[in-house]
Amino acid sequence: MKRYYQPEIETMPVEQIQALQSERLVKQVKFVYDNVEFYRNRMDEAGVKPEDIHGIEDLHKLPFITKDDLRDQYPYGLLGVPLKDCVRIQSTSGTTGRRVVAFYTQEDIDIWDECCARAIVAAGGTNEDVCHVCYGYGLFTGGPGLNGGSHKVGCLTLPMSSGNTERQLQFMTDLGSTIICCTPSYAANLAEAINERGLRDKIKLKAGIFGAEPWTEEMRHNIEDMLGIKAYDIYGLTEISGPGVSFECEEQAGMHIQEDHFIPEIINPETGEVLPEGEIGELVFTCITKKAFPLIRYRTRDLCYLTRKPCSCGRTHIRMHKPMGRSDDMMVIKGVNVWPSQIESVLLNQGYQANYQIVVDRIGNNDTCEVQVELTPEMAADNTVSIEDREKKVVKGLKSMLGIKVDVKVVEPKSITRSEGKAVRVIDKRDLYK
Ligand code: DLL
Repeated sequence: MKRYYQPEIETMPVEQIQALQSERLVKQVKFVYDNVEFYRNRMDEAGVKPEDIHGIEDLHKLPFITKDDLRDQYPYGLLGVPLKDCVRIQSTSGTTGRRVVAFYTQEDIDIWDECCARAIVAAGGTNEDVCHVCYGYGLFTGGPGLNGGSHKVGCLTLPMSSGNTERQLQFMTDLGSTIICCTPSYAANLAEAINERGLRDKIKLKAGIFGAEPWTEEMRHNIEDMLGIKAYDIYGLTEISGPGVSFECEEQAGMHIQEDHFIPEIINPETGEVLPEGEIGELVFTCITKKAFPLIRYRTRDLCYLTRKPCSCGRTHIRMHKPMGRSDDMMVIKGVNVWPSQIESVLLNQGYQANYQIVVDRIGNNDTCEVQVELTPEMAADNTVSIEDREKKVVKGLKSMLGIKVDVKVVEPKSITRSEGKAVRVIDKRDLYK
């Protein structure tokens, strides 16, 4: 049985989707030019007028926008509508500098919910299901996005949020959760807890919708075996809306991008040149229906490739391979986006020099992160502060910067290996982009 939430859109012939994209793009470019000074200036600088954009074939004429632009325009510079027409914000993790605050009109939320509903239906969801959402709720988009999608499908929605494993298991067994939505690493944790407690026969899960961080095929098979479910990947980013920008169907062979709302491109991250289908490069999105926070040619920094090969699920929307790396140095640790520069700024603020190393690993299903930093010679000569106190202070500073607890080891001056070329700041032993 084929499963779609909006069959007429999800299986629309490719030429028709492209015609729809062209029509929407032309309108959207005029909309941002007329309503957002930032876009007007950028397009004027690039010598492009809305009249030059006749369809998707002209997309390449428009300038890119980056996370730095979002930072410069924080908080209201990219608003496409008056603030009074916005009903919600969501935000990425990370404090100073790196935080993105995205705005939504009610219509933007409805579209986002529909995107998540398509993902839930593709994973087998119907109004008979109990959908257990244990992505974080609040500013993070995971909980609110899947929650909205689950309502649209008519599932009984359990807004669990993350953490408190005992409570998760209790609701799961008492209320018979059939679909679970969370990060793959939390899913693996729950699977372990379920098996340890001998609860496998008491759970009714059939599918999981897992994303927000990179995960491997091995991890998918592990979770599927441990829980006896089918595990579906889901991708998205706060800037573009949240989860549901793309999602896997029953074929589990790449994620269908919701092409009626987002136009994807793959570019060479060095030159910005648009690459042909099948080549690996940086994923760029243009939102063609969003009003409050309309992003045009936004560089995600995620590396992957696209394919138009027909999919036997019947969906015609283009597929992206799961992210295969990043064109910047962002890491996702414990589900939170972390940049080495954030860690460096805490260290420098506390008087350390830039002699540090970040070691990331996964023990069992849990990410670990240890920041090793050298004492300066002055600190080493100062006996009034203990190493333990120094470490505690850095742990606290990092917790407040990143929102997660990382381990800190303060080491002797000159004990971290110096590199002869670029400094090797990060050692990520998880090897998630396989
Ligand atoms: O992670 C939104 C989301 C929530 C997606 C729930 C899926 C499920 P951000 O916090 O803004 O938004 O982080 C976005 O996370 O650019 C990728 O680098 C990474 N990411 C998201 N989904 C996947 C995935 C949410 N399925 C950043 N596989 C993105 C690999 C992913 N990486």
